[in-house]
Amino acid sequence: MPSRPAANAAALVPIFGDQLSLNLPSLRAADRSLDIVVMAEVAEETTYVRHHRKKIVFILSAMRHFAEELRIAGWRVHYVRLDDPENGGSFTSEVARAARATGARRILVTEPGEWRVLKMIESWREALALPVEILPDDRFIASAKEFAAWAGERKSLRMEFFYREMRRKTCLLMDGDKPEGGKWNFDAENRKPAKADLFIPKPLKFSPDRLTKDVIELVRARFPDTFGDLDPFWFGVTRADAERQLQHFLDTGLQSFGDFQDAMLLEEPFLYHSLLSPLLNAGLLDALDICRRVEAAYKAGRVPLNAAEGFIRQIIGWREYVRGIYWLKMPEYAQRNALNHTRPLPGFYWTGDTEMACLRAAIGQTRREAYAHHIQRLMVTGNFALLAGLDPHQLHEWYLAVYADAFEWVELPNTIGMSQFADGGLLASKPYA
Ligand code: FAD
Ligand code: DLZ
Repeated sequence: MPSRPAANAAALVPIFGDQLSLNLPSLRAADRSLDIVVMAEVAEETTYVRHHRKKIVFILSAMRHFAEELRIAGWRVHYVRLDDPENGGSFTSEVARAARATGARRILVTEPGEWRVLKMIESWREALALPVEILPDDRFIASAKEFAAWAGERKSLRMEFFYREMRRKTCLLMDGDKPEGGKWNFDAENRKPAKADLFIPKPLKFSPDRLTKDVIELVRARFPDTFGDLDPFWFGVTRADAERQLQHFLDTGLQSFGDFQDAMLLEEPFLYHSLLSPLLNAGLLDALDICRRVEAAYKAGRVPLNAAEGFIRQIIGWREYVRGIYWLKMPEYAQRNALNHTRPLPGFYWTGDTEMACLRAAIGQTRREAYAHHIQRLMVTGNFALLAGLDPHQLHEWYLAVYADAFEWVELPNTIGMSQFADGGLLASKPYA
């Protein structure tokens, strides 16, 4: 190892495609007059599963917009595009190249969302012969350490009890030390069937700007045969878009979110769902801020308690809980197959070409939108896989590929645990089939 660089030696600050937050710990710790942010579009990340083309456009366009935001805020950004002829194709090659180009002598990074990438970063100490400081990602409500302490020696890790801890910790929907409305969970009120004559709000759609159009053409040229329609592309890709999406949901969808949370209706891909997951997971929204605004809508009398509680539970309950399981149990969790299911994933998961109507609808929509709501994922594509005995690992790679919000820390426990019971009941109390 080289001698330790001076504390004021310039640092490289790598930022990955799901770390697009201005308050990222590594940005807070860095010095914008000295340190250099590195962002890289790399072949390894765009191909480690067969990502939906809209997912690739979303991430790369959001990265390019975020780099602009950082530059405007006074940061020096070393940005590598996918079609840069010198691009070596991996985070490691691009951080090494940036270190050579800038003379930076240390690396300051926020812990990544995936175990695979964490191992890669840890290898940089030796591979790049530079000191690497990895900061905990505090954009979550519970740290991995806190979750491990909660899990302790418990035999079963039920979300409901963890969720209550998170309600106490955040004081969301609390009346002193009691839950607002006298109950922790209003799920029993959240199972109304949707009827075709319901008024369902339309999602907010954003027109691609020049940056996004460039990325669409890059992805069209580079991934001509990959899964998923490219057009029309209407996702939000900036913090301002994300804010508008959130406000639109608060104004139109939240009111009925609880009632129809578990509903499915043909030709209605979005119902009262928020469509916030890609924006939130990429870092363009903050989980606690969303929940506080949902709580404020309830307190102002604009939405009922079952809607506010149901929504907040998804974020401070399920979302935090699956992340806790991921970091507690990786890497062995990814290999679990408690029911010994080995049937290969049928081709129709990629084509939608099947006579089974619900699967055809859910997969067709997935191809078009890179989105399916929770019940389609759990009860249609997930439950079929469980009944048919599909290999959970192949299914995991499918879910990780086809949804714009899919990152392994959140996708894997939902697939292996909640949907397939492949973890033998660590996460779910019983199989859904
Ligand atoms: P809404 O219905 O509006 O819910 C609000 C928010 O709650 C979501 O944006 C999300 O952040 C959070 N949330 C809700 N349910 C869950 C859950 N079970 N786990 C974690 N967060 C949750 N979610 C992902 O973000 N990425 C994934 O890769 C992913 N893969 C999944 C795979 C399977 C097999 C299943 C059953 C579920 C998966 N989910 C995943 C959870 C859930 O389906 C999506 O979060 C949700 O459909 C996103 O759409 P929305 O933003 O409109 O959600
Ligand atoms: C999903 C994705 C894709 C498709 N491409 C990139 C990329 O080119 N550069 C990047 O920084 N991130 C990308 N991502 C998101 C990463 O896969 C994700 O940030 C890490 O896996 C999290 O550990």
